[in-house]
Amino acid sequence: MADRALFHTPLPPAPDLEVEVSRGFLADADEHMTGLLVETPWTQGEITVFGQRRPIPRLEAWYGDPGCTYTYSGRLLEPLPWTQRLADLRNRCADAADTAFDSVLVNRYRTGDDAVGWHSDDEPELGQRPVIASLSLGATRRFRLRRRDRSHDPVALDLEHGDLLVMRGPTQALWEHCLTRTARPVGERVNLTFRWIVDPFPTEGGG
Ligand SMILES: O=C(O)CCC(=O)C(=O)O
Repeated sequence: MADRALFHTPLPPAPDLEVEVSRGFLADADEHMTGLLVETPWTQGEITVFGQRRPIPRLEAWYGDPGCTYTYSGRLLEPLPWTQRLADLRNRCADAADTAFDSVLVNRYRTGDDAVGWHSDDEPELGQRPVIASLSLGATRRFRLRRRDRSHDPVALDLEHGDLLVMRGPTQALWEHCLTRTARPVGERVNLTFRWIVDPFPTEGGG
């Protein structure tokens, strides 16, 4: 069952952008923000940029079913087991998005210096046309989308505490998204992106 009265924000139509926002999806967002901040074993990953190791500008944690490893930016994440809180949130988002999720990336943006650069969630383990459900908690976040071939104007959305954004269809194949740095003073923000890792235990020959 989806949460309390939602209203769906229609986005300006853009080619191949299948995105829907459910404002105020989580009525109990305050409790989850507080709980996640203290319960999550936050880590700060590193990436290699021009041959140099650099910390990524955010904290994160990866949870999922056994076998749901996830590789991005040259890093391999092994899943932590679901907590009760994250399993409940997963089920609520799965109902709302009308699909199943077996994993979630939890991101924490501590200040305006924390960010995630332009990218698509298009890793092979997410399959083609992945459905991604993204829950926003904490301070309002400016989420930007742009078409990979730049044939359309970028789209910006302000995502608020408790909002649910669902991306589906060709969105990951043809669009990128990011959360840019901001010089404005901004409170802590937490984001959960629920995903489906295709076939976590593939067998040779696909059998
Ligand atoms: O925090 C966000 O909304 C973006 C997160 C994101 O792009 C990701 O986890 O891939």
